[in-house]
Amino acid sequence: MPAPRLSVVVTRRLPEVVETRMKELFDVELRPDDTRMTREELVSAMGRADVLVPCVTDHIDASMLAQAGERLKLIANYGAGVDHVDVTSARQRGVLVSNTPGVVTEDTADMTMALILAVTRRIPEGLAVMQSGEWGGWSPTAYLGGRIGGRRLGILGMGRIGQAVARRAAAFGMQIHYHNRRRLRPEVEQEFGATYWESLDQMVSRMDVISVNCPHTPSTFHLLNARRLKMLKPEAVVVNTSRGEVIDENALTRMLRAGELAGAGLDVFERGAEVNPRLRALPNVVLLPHMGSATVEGRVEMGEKVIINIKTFADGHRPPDLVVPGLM
Ligand code: 8YV
Repeated sequence: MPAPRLSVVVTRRLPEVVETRMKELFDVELRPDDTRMTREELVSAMGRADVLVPCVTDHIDASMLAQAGERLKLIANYGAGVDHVDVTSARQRGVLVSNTPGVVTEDTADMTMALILAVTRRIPEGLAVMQSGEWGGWSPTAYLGGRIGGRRLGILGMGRIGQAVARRAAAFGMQIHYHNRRRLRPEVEQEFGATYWESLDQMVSRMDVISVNCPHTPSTFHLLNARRLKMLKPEAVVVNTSRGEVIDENALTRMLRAGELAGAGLDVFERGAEVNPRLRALPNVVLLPHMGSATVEGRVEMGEKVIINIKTFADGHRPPDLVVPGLM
């Protein structure tokens, strides 16, 4: 007799092709509409599933895991970042956590470059005047931005995404600098002509553009706090396609409003969808609704990774993208 199929609960609507494949492989419960599950719904889902497929909008803490009972065996996250899941508590309860690294890298790096260009070249201001119908024609001094070639880019977090940003930015003629827990191998540094800064304080005070590309962990929370933000040059631009919690958003907003920074490009926010309203009013700030990895191709590949992790686990093996607490 074949082994019973794993029961899988998915918390949000996923691309159709992913949902169809899941239905073929698992005893899957899909979400009828794309609304977030409440805390109670998440606990209940974890109580009746062998595998939960959550994403960035589902916060799963220790007390929810404790209430969920013994059935849950795997949290196969749809996304690379797992800061919304208490991975340590999950592991203590014998629940594995996997994620989808790699497949969001290139798209997120593309969006980082888009934000750098949008802020420094004032693209939203140009778009706004065109859409208003009020453009009066070309002028030698209108909409002057800055040239990104030759500028110093400081990448905070030089993992897969940080390196993909470095590769692109180097092709645009930017000078690559980075801060990371570990220094990269010399041949990787050479590929980007990258300069390593052991001291984040020293790096930030010398950069023209700062790009946040590290995950959110207890040690990266508010890495760009008010004290460090004050070290930035007033001409500097900050972009973030990683997690909002890495920057003290209120401190950043205050500085932008006071003209102490040239601009910011933000795809992620400290309190999720509750964006500081004062940020929205600033012309030198480009805000995006967490769409760094939002490509059709990327979303399908994320789903494929989730399926591979569940299938490998169902076959009695360690999921290939197992998240190990402490190595995040
Ligand atoms: C995803 C992300 O859209 O992968 C991540 O960590 O931040 C995004 O690219 C999101 O996490 C999906 O859950």
